Formats: sequence, structure tokens, C-alpha cells
Amino acid sequence: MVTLEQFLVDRQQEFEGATGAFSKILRDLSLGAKLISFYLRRASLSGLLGEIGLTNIQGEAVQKLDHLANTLFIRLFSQNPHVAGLASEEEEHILPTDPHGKYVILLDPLDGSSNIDVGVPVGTIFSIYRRITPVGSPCEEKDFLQGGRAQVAAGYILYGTSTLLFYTTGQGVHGFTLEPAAGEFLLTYPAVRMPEKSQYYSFNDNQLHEWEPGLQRYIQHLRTQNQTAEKPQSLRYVGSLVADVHRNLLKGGLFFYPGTVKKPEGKLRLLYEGYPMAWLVEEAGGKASNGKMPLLDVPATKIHQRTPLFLGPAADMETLHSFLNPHVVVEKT
Ligand code: P6P
Repeated sequence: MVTLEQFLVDRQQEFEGATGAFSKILRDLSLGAKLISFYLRRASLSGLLGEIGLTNIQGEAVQKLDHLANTLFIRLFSQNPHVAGLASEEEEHILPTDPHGKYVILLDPLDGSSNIDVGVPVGTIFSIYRRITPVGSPCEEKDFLQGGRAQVAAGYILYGTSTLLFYTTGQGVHGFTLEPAAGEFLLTYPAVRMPEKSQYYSFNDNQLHEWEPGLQRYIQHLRTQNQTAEKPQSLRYVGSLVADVHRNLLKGGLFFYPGTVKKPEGKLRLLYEGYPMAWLVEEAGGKASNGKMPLLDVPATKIHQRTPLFLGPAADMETLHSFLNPHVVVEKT
């Protein structure tokens, strides 16, 4: 049994600087995860379901647990000397914390929270960068807009049938399960690889009529393939990004949330949903794109910018791109 703390100590050299900063940041993330998991599992017993009557920067109703998770992580990272600042889905602007911190963190504190009332798993998503502005001064927005390939760590916490923490620092994807009896995350998924063959495909087709024609043709291709396949792929979509991506990461499957005619940028946020998920999937052997280019190469211009997101096994992504960009020769991986 390897605890998350021990795992981090054993692999400290993998995280640049090896100063122990990452261990302390991940320790705060795991403490936040344990507390959120505790409150989530009692939400309907303790009046924590429902909305607080506010609307966030995204124009979405703020759930009580969104507010709790956001406040909790702000408190935790505000007292961490390695963190120079935060950006959160729930906050319009960046939140500078310790000017002597060397890292900045982007967070979706509780993604998919509208599912809480119906018992569908929800998650926390995080993305960590080394700041580029001088240590000793307050962090600035440009620290958060370095682009997906500049991430130094990324991951998610899934509050599902168990509480799982998955992360990467560029040395593979490693997963841990919370053992409530010990209050520790234990290593349960070392060196995760996404299966090359998909069992599932995942999307919400309520706007299919607004999708680009190549994508509609790809859906038809999937369904035609299923008619003769020995093991037809199943549609699985719970409408909670962490849960949908986690299932497809472990079992193999294509997930996408495309743009539409009215909303070409789609719904999901690039910096604290797209980039971390794309890096995790690439580190596990899959691919992620915005339909046109690798997602990690999509330039970051605004903290809350949105992006179409496609991710899945490399071979399935190659087939998808052949439908989306029929005139582009897709390099054989
Ligand atoms: P739709 C949850 O609100 C979320 O941001 C993601 O977790 C999820 O993947 C997506 O929206 C679901 O959106 O339009 O299918 O309900």
C-alpha cells in the first residue's frame, strides 16, 4: 500500500525543482478532496443541496456545494507559500495569493455540480503552471495564459462510487483511491494507459443538427459500424465531464463536446477543463483536439475562454479527424 504522500516523496525528482512544492500543493488538493467528499456524501442530509441564489461569471446558478468547494480551495491555497495565485471557474478574475509563490493553479472546484441532486458523480479539475512573472511580485493574468504545453501538473478528483485522484506531471498518469478509514489516498492505478479499442462513445446530441457536416457523418459512421461489429460500442454520457472522461480513460472511448453554429466555441472551458483533460489523455496514450488541432496547442487568450473538445484513443481520433478535416492528410501515428 503506497500513500499519495509516499508516492510523491519517492518521485519528487520528477517534479521540476524537487523542492517539495508540488507535494505540498498536492497535499492541499487532497485535503480539499477529502473535505468535499465528506460534505458531498451528506449533502441531502445537511441542507447542502440546491442553489445559493447567485449566478457565476459563466451565467450559471451557483450550487451551495460549488460555493463550498471554491471557498475551501481558496482558503487552502491562500495559506500555501508555494502558490502565487488561483484562477477558478467560480471567480471572474484571478486571485493573487503569496507573491513569493512560484506556482499558479487553475481550478474547476466542482464540475458537473448540477448532477449532485441526482446522485451522478462530480469532480474537481486542476491545472498547475510555474509562474513567468518575477517571484516577489503579485502574479498576473499572463501566468495563467501560458498554454496547455506549459502545464507542470494537472489532474482531477472524481467523487463517485469512491473518491479518486488522478494526476500527471508529464511522467504518465497515476491514480489513487481515498481510503476513508485511514484518511489517505492509496495508489490503485499506477501508470494508466487508455485502451486503444473503444468500448464507448460519449456526447450530447441535442444540438446534432447544428454540428458541422463532417461530425454528423462521423456519427453515422459509428452507428453503421455498430450494425456489423462483434462488440458494438455503447453510448455512455452522464453529463459530468470528470465522470465521462474517467470512464473513457479506463475503458477506452471517444468523448466530445463540439461547437455549434450558434456557439462555435462550444461549452467547455479551455484552461481548467480542456487543457488538464487533454494532457491526462495524451499522457495515457490517447489524443485530444478542438477538432482542428491538438488541444494543448490551442492558444490561451482569456481565463474563461471556451473550446470544442474531442478526446479518445489515438486511432479513433485519427478516424474522427479524417471526417472533420477531409482535405488534411492525418499523419499516421
Ligand atoms: P450538457 C457540467 O455542467 C459540464 O460543464 C461538464 O461537466 C459536462 O461535460 C457538460 O457540462 C455537460 O453539458 O450540455 O451535455 O449538459
